[in-house]
Amino acid sequence: MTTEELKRFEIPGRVSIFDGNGELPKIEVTTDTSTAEIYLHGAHVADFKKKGEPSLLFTSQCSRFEAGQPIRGGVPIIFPWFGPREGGAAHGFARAANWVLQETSSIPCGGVSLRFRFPGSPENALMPAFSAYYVVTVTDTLSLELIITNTSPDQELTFENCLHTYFTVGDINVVSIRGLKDVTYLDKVDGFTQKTEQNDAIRVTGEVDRVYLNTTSAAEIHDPGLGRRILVEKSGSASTVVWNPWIAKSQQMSDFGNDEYLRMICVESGNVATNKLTLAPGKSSVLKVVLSSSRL
Ligand code: TA6
Repeated sequence: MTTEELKRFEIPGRVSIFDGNGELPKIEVTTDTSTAEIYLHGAHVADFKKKGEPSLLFTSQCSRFEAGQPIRGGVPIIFPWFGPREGGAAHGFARAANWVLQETSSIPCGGVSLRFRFPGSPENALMPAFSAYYVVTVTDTLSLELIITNTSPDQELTFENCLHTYFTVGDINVVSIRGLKDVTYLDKVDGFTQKTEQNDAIRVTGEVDRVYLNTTSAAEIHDPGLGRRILVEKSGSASTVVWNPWIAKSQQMSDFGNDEYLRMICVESGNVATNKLTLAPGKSSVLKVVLSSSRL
């Protein structure tokens, strides 16, 4: 749909739609307590901020905003696979697809809810039939729900999913991530070696790329730099991924600033690796994440 065709979803004072970066259609949401920006491209939440606070989400100043390329930051929707795939796009094809806006609505407490539908793409022709919907609810928190249904009459649907969220922090050198002590993880910077988290408070002193498995717990980002705590609550998720590219990886990414690693951390919620999901015909999975913040 063109930006003009999308105008019918606008809600005065709450939802406006216009050409954003790269002239991609962008939805701007204003609630009583917060604002958010969502691109139809990837149904990508690119920003969320509570009034009077720095953005909760991080989007790179060098991000691409173009067809076929993922936006670097915010909340990329990772589906139907996580990581690289021979002959396919890294992290699956959902995050670079043009999702269809189905509905926008004002909700009590001055919030806004938006619903998107995955349009289908050539890449999914080789998979069993499925539907994918995404519900974004903006209040003083940000709620994200990815609903996948196996619509095949007779085939199982196996997939990975993840909401690959980039968070803004004041200074990565004094940030800690909590809630993962004693959890088993795959350490991707050490040959995917399986380890167990020893720390209550995980600190970042180099590239961190860890897939924590079989954990349904909330994670917390303590950010003394910005004087805030970010809570990442989740349901329908058995995996949490923690990633900071640090110096060398930052320099290798053309859509990411060399020093931006200092001001971001990814804490991602989904079902990855051995936590991948298999749905019987007619069954659905709901991956839900609720992001909130409070003063430290
Ligand atoms: O979630 C961490 C990770 O899998 C890293 O290995 C790194 O590749 C990151 O995702 C970003 O991937 P992308 O395809 O968006 O560059």
